[in-house]
Formats: sequence, structure tokens, C-alpha cells
Amino acid sequence: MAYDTILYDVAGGVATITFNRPEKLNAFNDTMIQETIKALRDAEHDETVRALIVTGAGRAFSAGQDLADYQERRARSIGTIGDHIRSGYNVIVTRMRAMEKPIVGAVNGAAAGAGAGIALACDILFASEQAIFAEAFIGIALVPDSGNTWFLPRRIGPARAFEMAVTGERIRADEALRLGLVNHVIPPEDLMKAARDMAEHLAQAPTKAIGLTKRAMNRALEFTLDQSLEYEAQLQDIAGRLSDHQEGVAAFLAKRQPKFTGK
Ligand code: LHQ
Repeated sequence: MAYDTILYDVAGGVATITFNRPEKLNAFNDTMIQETIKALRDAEHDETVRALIVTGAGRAFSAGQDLADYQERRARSIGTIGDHIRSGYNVIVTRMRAMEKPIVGAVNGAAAGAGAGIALACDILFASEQAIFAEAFIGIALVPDSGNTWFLPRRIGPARAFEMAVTGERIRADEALRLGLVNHVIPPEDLMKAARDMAEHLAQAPTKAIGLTKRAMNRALEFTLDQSLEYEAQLQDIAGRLSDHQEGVAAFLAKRQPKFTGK
């Protein structure tokens, strides 16, 4: 399917979703929200896709909600803000966390508001030296949404998360790295290569085992140690029946490189 507001490309087992409203700093209008949901669904159901990259065209990752579009919606009184969030950003973030494939975020510039939430919903984050993160909601007297209140304290601790949320300060890439907000900071010209190298590596890896690992770590955030130990044992029973597991053990014993098929 052709998209108007995003680019969607699949190559070498990697699906790349690029927010593509660069003249609007990739701010989300309704079309971009729905197209992102559709692309995530396509990537999830496409068996050839074993890893994803999410990034932005131009100088921003995403400035969050398109406020001009939002103002126009309000003028036409179409639904509540809560309904807009439930049917849009919440679906995007939920799909990203539930999808049992690794998602590499390549934050090329500003990630603000809902754009920050979507960045933080990625599994591994690469940030350009030019990236900034901003909980911009407070600037328009709103509450952080799109998972920001859930992701931020878990990544950087509650005190710093609260400060970011109520000041709306712009966190630069070096500070984001120091805080543990991102995994890696990369010169802008090397960002996409670094993200692609990681995604291509993951696309050759045991996809199902990675998916189960994501499931376990998602659940572990709410579990006690005992619950996690039991859940690990259950998931290991599943992983132990995968053909990639047989291949991994056989390759190790034969002292050769494994060929994982993601099955
Ligand atoms: C924009 C935007 C934008 C429209 C820059 N919209 N034009 C959910 C439900 C319902 C309601 C509300 O929200 C939500 C979720 C949310 O995401 S709320 C948060 C919405 N986002 C923001 O408040 C971020 C606003 N933008 C910024 O803080 C800055 O623009 C960032 C930090 C993204 C980038 O700063 P700069 O690099 O200094 O660029 P700039 O501020 O000069 O912006 C460039 C242009 O982009 C400018 O337009 P212009 O015509 O002057 O060139 C901005 O007006 C426009 N723009 N963000 N979200």
C-alpha cells in the first residue's frame, strides 16, 4: 500500500517506518497516526520481517501531535482528547510493545510530546548527536501521554522523569545517554547505518527467542523475582522447542556459525 505521511520499506528482513512530514517536523496528523498503525500491523504480520527501524525524515524524529491539526479538530469538536489518544497513540505504543520483533529507534532530531513516547516505545534507541528529547506537553498545559509517564521513570528514575515532565526542558543527546534514556549516540551522518547494522544483525538472529525475551522483560517490569523465575522457565520450554534452538546447539558443537531462520 502507498502511504501519504510515512515511508514503509522492507529489505533484508528489516521493515523501516519513516515519519515523512518533514515540513511539519513529522508532527502527527490523523492520517499519520492511522498509517503508522497500519505499517506496524503489516510489519507484525509479514513473516519476512524480523526486525524494524522507526525514524523520521528531515531534521526531526517527530514533534508529537500536529497542534495546528489538533486546533482545527477542536474547532470542529470531533471527540475528546482522551478518545483521540485511545484510538491513536495508545494503539501505536501498545502495538510496538506487544510486537514480538525487535524495534530499533533511530532518533535523528527532536522527539517531542507523543514523538518522545513513540521513541521510548522502541526496544533499542540510537540517537543522533543532534537529537533532543522534550516532554513538551507542559508547554500546552497537558499531561504526558503516549506512554511517557510509564517509560520515563523506568528508564531514568522518577525524580528526573518528573523534572523533565514538568519543565519540558530539551534533553540533548549526550545528556540522554548519560541518563540512560538512549542506548547509543551517533554522529548524524552515521545514524542510519548504525541503526541498520543493528536491525540487520537482529534480522539474522533467532527472532522467536528475541520475541519471547521481549515478552519476558515486558512482564518482568511488573513481576516479583519468583514470578519472573517461573515465567522464564515457562518461556524456556517454548524456546527449547524452536528449530533455531536445535540449530544453535548443533552449530556450537560443530564449531560453525549458526544459521537462524527465526522459527
Ligand atoms: C509544529 C509542531 C507541532 C505543529 C513544531 N505541531 N507545528 C495528544 C492529544 C491531543 C492534543 C495534544 O497532544 C497530544 C500529544 C502531544 O504530542 S502534545 C505535544 C505536542 N508537541 C509539542 O508541543 C511540541 C511543539 N514543538 C516544539 O516544542 C519544538 O518545535 C521542537 C522541540 C519539536 C523543535 O524545536 P525547533 O527545532 O526549535 O523548531 P521550531 O520550534 O522552530 O519549529 C519549526 C516549525 O515547526 C515551526 O513552524 P514555522 O511555521 O514557524 O516554521 C513550528 O511551529 C512547527 N512545529 N512542532 N507539534
